[in-house]
Amino acid sequence: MSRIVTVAAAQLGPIQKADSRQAVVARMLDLMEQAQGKGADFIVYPELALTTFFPRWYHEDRAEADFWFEKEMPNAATRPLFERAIQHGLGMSFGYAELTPDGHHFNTSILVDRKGTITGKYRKVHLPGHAEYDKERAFQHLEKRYFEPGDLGFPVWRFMGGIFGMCICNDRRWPETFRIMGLQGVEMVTLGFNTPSVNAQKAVEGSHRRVFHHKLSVQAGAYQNSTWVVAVAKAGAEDGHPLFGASLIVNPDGEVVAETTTESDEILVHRCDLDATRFGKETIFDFERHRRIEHYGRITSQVGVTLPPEA
Ligand code: CDT
Repeated sequence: MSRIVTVAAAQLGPIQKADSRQAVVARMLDLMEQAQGKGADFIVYPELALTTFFPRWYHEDRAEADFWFEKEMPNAATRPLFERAIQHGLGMSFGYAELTPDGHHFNTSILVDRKGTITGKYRKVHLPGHAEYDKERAFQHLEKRYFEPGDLGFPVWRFMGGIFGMCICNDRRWPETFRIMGLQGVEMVTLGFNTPSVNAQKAVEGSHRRVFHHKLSVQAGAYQNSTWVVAVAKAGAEDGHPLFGASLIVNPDGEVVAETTTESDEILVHRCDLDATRFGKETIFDFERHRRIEHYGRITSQVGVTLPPEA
Protein backbone atom coordinates (compact mmCIF):
# COMPACT_ATOMS: atom_id res chain seq x y z
CA MET A 1 0.00 0.00 0.00
CA SER A 2 1.32 3.42 -0.99
CA ARG A 3 2.28 5.69 1.83
CA ILE A 4 2.28 8.99 -0.05
CA VAL A 5 1.17 12.06 1.87
CA THR A 6 0.75 15.11 -0.32
CA VAL A 7 1.69 17.91 2.01
CA ALA A 8 0.92 21.60 1.68
CA ALA A 9 3.16 23.98 3.59
CA ALA A 10 0.88 27.00 3.99
CA GLN A 11 3.11 29.98 4.72
CA LEU A 12 1.35 33.03 6.07
CA GLY A 13 2.52 36.54 5.29
CA PRO A 14 2.50 39.13 8.05
CA ILE A 15 -0.37 39.49 10.52
CA GLN A 16 -0.64 42.95 12.01
CA LYS A 17 -1.53 43.60 15.64
CA ALA A 18 -4.88 45.07 14.57
CA ASP A 19 -5.86 42.11 12.34
CA SER A 20 -8.77 40.02 13.62
CA ARG A 21 -8.78 36.23 13.98
CA GLN A 22 -11.60 36.16 11.40
CA ALA A 23 -9.47 38.00 8.82
CA VAL A 24 -6.57 35.59 9.38
CA VAL A 25 -8.82 32.53 9.16
CA ALA A 26 -10.17 33.86 5.84
CA ARG A 27 -6.57 33.90 4.52
CA MET A 28 -5.97 30.40 5.90
CA LEU A 29 -9.11 29.18 4.12
CA ASP A 30 -7.87 30.68 0.88
CA LEU A 31 -4.58 28.79 1.27
CA MET A 32 -6.56 25.64 2.04
CA GLU A 33 -8.49 26.01 -1.23
CA GLN A 34 -5.22 26.39 -3.13
CA ALA A 35 -3.78 23.34 -1.37
CA GLN A 36 -6.83 21.26 -2.13
CA GLY A 37 -6.71 22.38 -5.77
CA LYS A 38 -3.14 21.08 -5.96
CA GLY A 39 -4.09 17.68 -4.59
CA ALA A 40 -2.89 18.09 -1.00
CA ASP A 41 -4.25 15.82 1.70
CA PHE A 42 -2.47 17.45 4.64
CA ILE A 43 -1.97 21.19 5.24
CA VAL A 44 0.48 22.70 7.71
CA TYR A 45 0.27 26.30 8.95
CA PRO A 46 2.80 28.20 11.10
CA GLU A 47 3.39 28.78 14.81
CA LEU A 48 0.86 31.20 16.41
CA ALA A 49 -1.00 31.18 13.10
CA LEU A 50 -4.05 33.11 14.29
CA THR A 51 -2.40 36.31 15.50
CA THR A 52 0.58 38.57 15.08
CA PHE A 53 3.74 37.33 16.84
CA PHE A 54 2.52 38.98 20.03
CA PRO A 55 5.56 38.15 22.25
CA ARG A 56 7.19 41.22 20.71
CA TRP A 57 4.65 43.35 22.61
CA TYR A 58 5.19 44.04 26.32
CA HIS A 59 2.16 43.96 28.60
CA GLU A 60 3.14 45.03 32.09
CA ASP A 61 -0.04 43.37 33.36
CA ARG A 62 0.44 39.78 32.24
CA ALA A 63 -3.33 39.15 32.21
CA GLU A 64 -3.82 41.71 29.42
CA ALA A 65 -1.98 39.31 27.10
CA ASP A 66 -4.74 36.73 27.56
CA PHE A 67 -6.41 38.51 24.65
CA TRP A 68 -3.98 36.63 22.37
CA PHE A 69 -4.87 33.18 23.73
CA GLU A 70 -7.54 30.64 22.72
CA LYS A 71 -9.55 29.17 25.60
CA GLU A 72 -10.97 26.36 23.49
CA MET A 73 -10.20 24.68 20.19
CA PRO A 74 -12.03 24.74 17.89
CA ASN A 75 -13.77 27.99 18.76
CA ALA A 76 -15.99 30.41 16.90
CA ALA A 77 -13.12 31.94 14.95
CA THR A 78 -11.44 28.67 13.93
CA ARG A 79 -14.49 26.44 13.37
CA PRO A 80 -14.62 27.39 9.64
CA LEU A 81 -11.12 25.92 9.25
CA PHE A 82 -12.20 22.63 10.78
CA GLU A 83 -15.40 22.54 8.72
CA ARG A 84 -13.65 23.24 5.41
CA ALA A 85 -10.89 20.72 6.14
CA ILE A 86 -13.53 18.05 6.87
CA GLN A 87 -15.35 18.98 3.67
CA HIS A 88 -12.15 18.48 1.65
CA GLY A 89 -10.99 15.44 3.65
CA LEU A 90 -7.79 17.26 4.57
CA GLY A 91 -5.60 16.64 7.61
CA MET A 92 -4.32 19.85 9.19
CA SER A 93 -1.82 21.26 11.67
CA PHE A 94 -1.55 24.80 13.05
CA GLY A 95 -0.15 26.65 16.01
CA TYR A 96 -1.93 28.92 18.49
CA ALA A 97 -1.58 30.33 22.00
CA GLU A 98 -3.44 28.02 24.39
CA LEU A 99 -4.99 29.08 27.71
CA THR A 100 -6.08 25.96 29.57
CA PRO A 101 -9.21 25.80 31.78
CA ASP A 102 -6.94 25.72 34.86
CA GLY A 103 -5.06 28.85 33.79
CA HIS A 104 -1.88 27.57 32.09
CA HIS A 105 -0.44 29.29 29.03
CA PHE A 106 1.29 27.35 26.27
CA ASN A 107 2.58 27.89 22.75
CA THR A 108 0.73 24.98 21.18
CA SER A 109 0.38 23.08 17.92
CA ILE A 110 -2.25 20.51 16.98
CA LEU A 111 -2.66 17.68 14.50
CA VAL A 112 -6.20 17.37 13.16
CA ASP A 113 -7.29 14.30 11.19
CA ARG A 114 -9.44 14.24 8.05
CA LYS A 115 -12.60 14.02 10.17
CA GLY A 116 -11.75 17.12 12.18
CA THR A 117 -10.69 15.31 15.33
CA ILE A 118 -7.69 16.72 17.20
CA THR A 119 -5.51 13.62 17.37
CA GLY A 120 -2.31 15.26 18.58
CA LYS A 121 -1.29 18.19 20.72
CA TYR A 122 2.23 19.52 21.31
CA ARG A 123 3.27 22.36 23.61
CA LYS A 124 6.51 24.20 22.81
CA VAL A 125 9.33 23.04 25.06
CA HIS A 126 12.20 25.41 24.15
CA LEU A 127 11.00 28.96 24.80
CA PRO A 128 13.48 31.59 23.59
CA GLY A 129 13.74 35.18 24.70
CA HIS A 130 13.14 36.71 28.12
CA ALA A 131 10.48 37.35 30.76
CA GLU A 132 11.00 41.03 31.61
CA TYR A 133 11.16 44.16 29.46
CA ASP A 134 14.70 44.43 28.05
CA LYS A 135 15.64 47.96 27.04
CA GLU A 136 18.92 46.75 25.50
CA ARG A 137 17.12 44.88 22.73
CA ALA A 138 16.06 46.43 19.44
CA PHE A 139 12.70 44.70 19.98
CA GLN A 140 11.21 42.40 22.58
CA HIS A 141 10.91 38.60 22.46
CA LEU A 142 8.81 37.84 25.55
CA GLU A 143 8.00 34.17 25.10
CA LYS A 144 9.34 33.41 28.59
CA ARG A 145 6.89 35.98 29.99
CA TYR A 146 3.77 34.73 28.29
CA PHE A 147 4.27 30.95 28.06
CA GLU A 148 5.21 28.07 30.31
CA PRO A 149 7.50 25.37 28.89
CA GLY A 150 5.48 22.58 27.33
CA ASP A 151 4.48 19.72 29.61
CA LEU A 152 3.80 17.01 27.04
CA GLY A 153 7.31 16.10 25.86
CA PHE A 154 7.76 15.23 22.19
CA PRO A 155 5.10 12.61 21.46
CA VAL A 156 4.38 11.11 18.04
CA TRP A 157 1.09 9.83 16.65
CA ARG A 158 -0.07 7.29 14.09
CA PHE A 159 -1.61 9.67 11.59
CA MET A 160 -2.45 9.52 7.87
CA GLY A 161 -0.82 6.12 7.49
CA GLY A 162 2.47 7.13 9.07
CA ILE A 163 4.12 8.30 12.29
CA PHE A 164 3.90 12.06 12.79
CA GLY A 165 5.36 14.47 15.33
CA MET A 166 5.41 18.22 15.90
CA CYS A 167 7.79 20.82 17.22
CA ILE A 168 7.69 24.62 17.19
CA CYS A 169 10.21 27.19 15.96
CA ASN A 170 13.10 27.43 18.45
CA ASP A 171 12.78 23.67 19.11
CA ARG A 172 14.39 23.06 15.70
CA ARG A 173 17.73 24.41 16.95
CA TRP A 174 18.00 21.64 19.56
CA PRO A 175 19.00 18.20 18.20
CA GLU A 176 17.30 16.54 21.18
CA THR A 177 13.93 17.62 19.75
CA PHE A 178 14.30 15.56 16.60
CA ARG A 179 16.11 12.69 18.28
CA ILE A 180 13.36 12.11 20.83
CA MET A 181 10.87 11.83 17.98
CA GLY A 182 13.37 9.81 15.92
CA LEU A 183 13.52 7.32 18.79
CA GLN A 184 9.77 6.82 18.33
CA GLY A 185 10.14 6.18 14.60
CA VAL A 186 8.90 9.55 13.40
CA GLU A 187 8.39 9.82 9.62
CA MET A 188 7.11 13.38 9.30
CA VAL A 189 7.67 16.34 11.63
CA THR A 190 5.65 19.54 11.29
CA LEU A 191 7.32 22.71 12.48
CA GLY A 192 5.78 26.17 12.46
CA PHE A 193 7.97 29.20 13.04
CA ASN A 194 8.14 33.00 13.46
CA THR A 195 11.77 34.05 13.20
CA PRO A 196 12.86 37.70 13.10
CA SER A 197 15.06 38.50 10.08
CA VAL A 198 17.42 40.46 12.31
CA ASN A 199 18.94 39.67 15.68
CA ALA A 200 17.58 41.93 18.44
CA GLN A 201 20.91 41.66 20.30
CA LYS A 202 23.42 41.65 17.42
CA ALA A 203 22.75 44.40 14.91
CA VAL A 204 25.27 43.11 12.38
CA GLU A 205 23.48 39.78 11.94
CA GLY A 206 21.12 40.01 8.99
CA SER A 207 18.70 37.59 7.45
CA HIS A 208 21.22 35.65 5.33
CA ARG A 209 22.92 34.02 8.31
CA ARG A 210 19.64 33.56 10.17
CA VAL A 211 18.09 31.71 7.25
CA PHE A 212 21.28 29.63 7.02
CA HIS A 213 20.96 28.61 10.70
CA HIS A 214 17.29 27.76 10.14
CA LYS A 215 18.04 25.51 7.17
CA LEU A 216 21.07 23.95 8.83
CA SER A 217 18.94 22.95 11.83
CA VAL A 218 15.96 21.65 9.88
CA GLN A 219 18.02 19.74 7.31
CA ALA A 220 20.22 18.18 10.01
CA GLY A 221 17.16 17.11 12.03
CA ALA A 222 15.63 15.47 8.96
CA TYR A 223 18.81 13.69 7.86
CA GLN A 224 19.98 12.50 11.28
CA ASN A 225 16.60 10.94 12.02
CA SER A 226 15.67 10.00 8.45
CA THR A 227 12.36 11.86 8.54
CA TRP A 228 10.44 14.34 6.43
CA VAL A 229 10.25 17.82 7.97
CA VAL A 230 7.67 20.43 6.93
CA ALA A 231 8.81 23.81 8.26
CA VAL A 232 6.31 26.63 7.78
CA ALA A 233 6.92 30.33 8.37
CA LYS A 234 4.90 33.30 9.32
CA ALA A 235 6.83 35.86 7.31
CA GLY A 236 7.06 39.50 6.32
CA ALA A 237 6.90 42.76 8.26
CA GLU A 238 4.52 42.69 11.21
CA ASP A 239 4.02 46.27 12.40
CA GLY A 240 7.47 47.11 11.05
CA HIS A 241 9.21 44.00 12.42
CA PRO A 242 10.46 41.64 9.68
CA LEU A 243 10.21 37.85 9.89
CA PHE A 244 11.90 35.70 7.26
CA GLY A 245 10.14 33.20 5.01
CA ALA A 246 12.09 30.17 3.74
CA SER A 247 9.33 27.68 4.49
CA LEU A 248 10.76 24.28 3.59
CA ILE A 249 9.83 20.73 2.83
CA VAL A 250 12.89 18.60 3.58
CA ASN A 251 13.26 14.94 2.64
CA PRO A 252 14.73 12.19 4.85
CA ASP A 253 18.14 12.70 3.19
CA GLY A 254 18.11 16.26 4.51
CA GLU A 255 17.57 17.79 1.07
CA VAL A 256 15.25 20.75 0.52
CA VAL A 257 12.64 19.61 -2.01
CA ALA A 258 10.48 22.75 -1.88
CA GLU A 259 11.04 26.27 -0.56
CA THR A 260 8.95 29.44 -0.61
CA THR A 261 10.24 32.48 -2.49
CA THR A 262 8.13 35.25 -0.94
CA GLU A 263 7.33 36.65 2.49
CA SER A 264 3.58 36.57 1.78
CA ASP A 265 0.80 33.98 1.91
CA GLU A 266 2.26 31.19 -0.25
CA ILE A 267 1.71 27.50 -0.66
CA LEU A 268 4.19 24.65 -1.32
CA VAL A 269 2.85 21.23 -2.24
CA HIS A 270 4.95 18.07 -2.38
CA ARG A 271 4.19 14.35 -2.59
CA CYS A 272 6.08 12.83 0.35
CA ASP A 273 6.68 9.08 0.32
CA LEU A 274 6.83 8.01 3.96
CA ASP A 275 8.64 4.84 2.89
CA ALA A 276 11.56 7.04 1.80
CA THR A 277 12.37 7.24 5.52
CA ARG A 278 13.17 3.53 5.69
CA PHE A 279 16.59 3.39 4.05
CA GLY A 280 18.20 5.81 6.52
CA LYS A 281 16.41 4.24 9.48
CA GLU A 282 17.65 0.76 8.49
CA THR A 283 21.26 1.72 7.66
CA ILE A 284 23.37 4.59 8.97
CA PHE A 285 20.70 5.73 11.45
CA ASP A 286 19.63 2.29 12.62
CA PHE A 287 19.55 3.46 16.23
CA GLU A 288 19.26 -0.03 17.67
CA ARG A 289 22.58 -1.09 16.16
CA HIS A 290 24.63 2.09 16.34
CA ARG A 291 23.68 4.32 19.29
CA ARG A 292 26.00 4.25 22.35
CA ILE A 293 23.83 5.49 25.17
CA GLU A 294 26.45 4.60 27.79
CA HIS A 295 28.22 7.77 26.61
CA TYR A 296 25.19 10.07 26.42
CA GLY A 297 24.46 10.50 30.13
CA ARG A 298 25.28 14.21 30.16
CA ILE A 299 22.47 14.89 27.71
CA THR A 300 19.86 14.30 30.40
CA SER A 301 21.85 14.83 33.61
CA GLN A 302 23.32 18.25 32.86
CA VAL A 303 21.80 21.49 31.55
CA GLY A 304 24.68 23.99 31.20
CA VAL A 305 28.35 23.52 30.34
CA THR A 306 30.76 21.87 32.80
CA LEU A 307 34.33 22.78 31.88
CA PRO A 308 37.25 20.38 32.42
CA PRO A 309 39.43 21.11 35.49
CA GLU A 310 42.14 23.76 34.98
CA ALA A 311 45.54 22.23 34.22
N1 CDT B 1 9.39 31.89 17.66
C1 CDT B 1 10.65 31.54 17.96
O1 CDT B 1 10.90 30.59 18.69
N2 CDT B 1 11.60 32.34 17.43
C2 CDT B 1 12.99 32.14 17.74
C3 CDT B 1 13.69 33.43 17.68
C4 CDT B 1 14.99 33.33 18.32
S1 CDT B 1 15.64 34.88 18.73
C5 CDT B 1 14.99 35.16 20.31
C6 CDT B 1 13.68 31.15 16.82
O2 CDT B 1 14.43 30.32 17.34
O3 CDT B 1 13.54 31.21 15.60
